[in-house]
Amino acid sequence: VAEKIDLVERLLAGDRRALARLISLVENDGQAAVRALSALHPHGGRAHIVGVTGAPGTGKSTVVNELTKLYRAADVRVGIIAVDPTSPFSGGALLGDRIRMRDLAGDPGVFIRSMASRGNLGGLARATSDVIKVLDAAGYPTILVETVGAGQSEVEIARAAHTTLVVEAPGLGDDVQAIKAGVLEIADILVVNKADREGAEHTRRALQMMLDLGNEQHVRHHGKVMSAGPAGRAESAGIQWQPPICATVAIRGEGVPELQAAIAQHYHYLQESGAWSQRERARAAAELDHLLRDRLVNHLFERIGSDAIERAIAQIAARQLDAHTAAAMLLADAGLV
Ligand SMILES: Nc1nc2c(ncn2[C@@H]2O[C@H](COP(=O)(O)OP(=O)(O)OP(=O)(O)O)[C@@H](O)[C@H]2O)c(=O)[nH]1
Ligand SMILES: [Mg+2]
Repeated sequence: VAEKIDLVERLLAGDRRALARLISLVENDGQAAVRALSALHPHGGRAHIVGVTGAPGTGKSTVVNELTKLYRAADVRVGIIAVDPTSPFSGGALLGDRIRMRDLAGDPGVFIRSMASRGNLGGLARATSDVIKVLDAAGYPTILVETVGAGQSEVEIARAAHTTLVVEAPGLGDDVQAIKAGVLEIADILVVNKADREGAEHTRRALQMMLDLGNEQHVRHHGKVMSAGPAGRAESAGIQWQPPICATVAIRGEGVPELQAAIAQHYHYLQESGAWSQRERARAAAELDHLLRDRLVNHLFERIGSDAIERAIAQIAARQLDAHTAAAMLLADAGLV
């Protein structure tokens, strides 16, 4: 236990090895992770968490790489988490990421961590959010989270981000699939990467059309939509952020300064509209709700007792009792209703 506390102190003092150790610790879950996260909690809440998501091969890692170079040029430290929900191994694509990001390696102001699925998506989303908490407490002002995958995995992991970039590229034929997967709904900023390729303008126009369509519906249901910009008390006034579309040629760094500016603009929008604190509250509520439910269920199952449950299962299977009656009886016997 003393060693764990020591680790947290070393992390707060800027020790990189303590950071790596703590990240492994929280990834492995368990009681030690709970204690470490609780010691870190008062030190978090400052980082701007930026999710970068999109279909495989659209250029997410290249975008992350170029953004990181710009942050580093301004002396801003960057934490990078590359999440691959489709891979049970940390090989393949993740190794590719590491190679692509090698110009960042060796810079003590950059910390890169790859994470792959170890079974269920829920577990990966939790582990990702815990690793974010460690990097946040370690004082990284910007944390970039790259997620590959389609649909639900993107949405799950985007919940942890303040600002979500959805990266598209021309010629993938996924313009329509993007809406289906609800990916557009999570986008704060749309990136049309590979703008050097044919069809980039078509992709941009298709996205713009979908955004306009979404706005029309929004106006019908909720009133006025204002364009992005130095938003006043936008969110609380029922005014929404309008996702900009940024065209980039990430391999040449083109359009990336504009993208970085859009990210900063979204950050200011979140702060000034009150959306940032609303989100922190919503996240706290969801986390507490989840933990309470987990603990309550375990607690109540213990009160019912596994023996009683086993007996009921046998009776249901033998058609001596139906499941509804059994459930009611178990609760009554345990004094729970
Ligand atoms: N022509 C062109 N190619 C690009 C551009 N950006 C990235 N690429 C190339 O596209 C390929 C995929 O880029 P990545 O950055 O690995 O894409 P990714 O979305 O991270 O890929 P996964 O993590 O595997 O889903 C690489 O060969 C890049 O060099 C661009 O702006 N233009
Ligand atoms: Mg990648």
